[in-house]
Amino acid sequence: MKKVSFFLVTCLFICLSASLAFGQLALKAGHVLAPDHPYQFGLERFAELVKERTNGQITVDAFHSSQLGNERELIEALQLGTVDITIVSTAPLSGFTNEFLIYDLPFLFRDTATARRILDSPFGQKAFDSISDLGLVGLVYFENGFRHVTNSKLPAVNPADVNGLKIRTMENKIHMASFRVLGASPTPMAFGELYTALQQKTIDAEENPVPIIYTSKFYEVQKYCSLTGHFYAPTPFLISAATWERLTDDQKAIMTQAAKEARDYERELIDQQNNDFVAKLKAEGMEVIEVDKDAWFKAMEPVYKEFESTIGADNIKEIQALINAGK
Ligand code: EAX
Repeated sequence: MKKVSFFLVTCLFICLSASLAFGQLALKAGHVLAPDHPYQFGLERFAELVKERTNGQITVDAFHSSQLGNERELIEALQLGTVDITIVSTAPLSGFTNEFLIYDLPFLFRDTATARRILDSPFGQKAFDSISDLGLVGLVYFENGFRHVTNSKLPAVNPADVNGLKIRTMENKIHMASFRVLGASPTPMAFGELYTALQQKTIDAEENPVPIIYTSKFYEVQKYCSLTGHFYAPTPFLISAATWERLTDDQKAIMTQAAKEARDYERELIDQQNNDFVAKLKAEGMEVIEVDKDAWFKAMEPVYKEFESTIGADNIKEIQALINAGK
């Protein structure tokens, strides 16, 4: 028996030293959404491409459902280098920098094509250029998408219908202000705590895109879904600067190209789920309500003035000009 275990230990040691000798990297990627959400499939596609193009030198394991922490903790873990990659909504990044806040303005984008065009342009790159001193490297923008209000109390058609509702928001001051101005009571909360809070009715409402409402089974604890589309949530694909610096230039180029291809794939899946999952929500008993988006925008519009100095009036003018240029 002793001979066998000595043999196994020796083999293990040889494999380990060989992998270190050849600079093999086993990277960890974390996110908070369900295993059947496009976040997971997009990261798995990224991992396949990177492993294939580095001949197995770099592997990436994607951990879903907040296994490696909530979004704020994941960003902190990248800064520490204890997690290598994360994909998060821009909203929680407001706890680290104001550079992404502009994307959290209500009804900034009105359609997906415009959002993607601007995020993939030099304007979208600006925010990535600003985070190197935070220990973060941004490669591309995956997509979370247009967010809708769900609640357990009433079919909310007009903005005034959310007056008095306790609504969970992401940890983001613009999101909170946008619902406060409607008379709702915003409660910032990590995504991992949300289902239980809805189930225990400590909150009445939340807001998320259709793919999340379905894949996180919010239809089990929310009766009404109002298709407000009030925020478009981009999803920066972030790598720890400590990890990035360990890569060769060739590996950085492979990772960047793989992230672009995985982004396009993830966005395709988001489009599919946005198209297919409204019917599934209805089949699960949710009442899905169409609303007058302009009325919701008018009601939330005061937050533009409130945050103009924080975001920069010129920045807002610049992105609105880019949006209108594409019309
Ligand atoms: O980024 O917290 C949320 O509602 C986000 O949609 C989620 O974390 C995905």
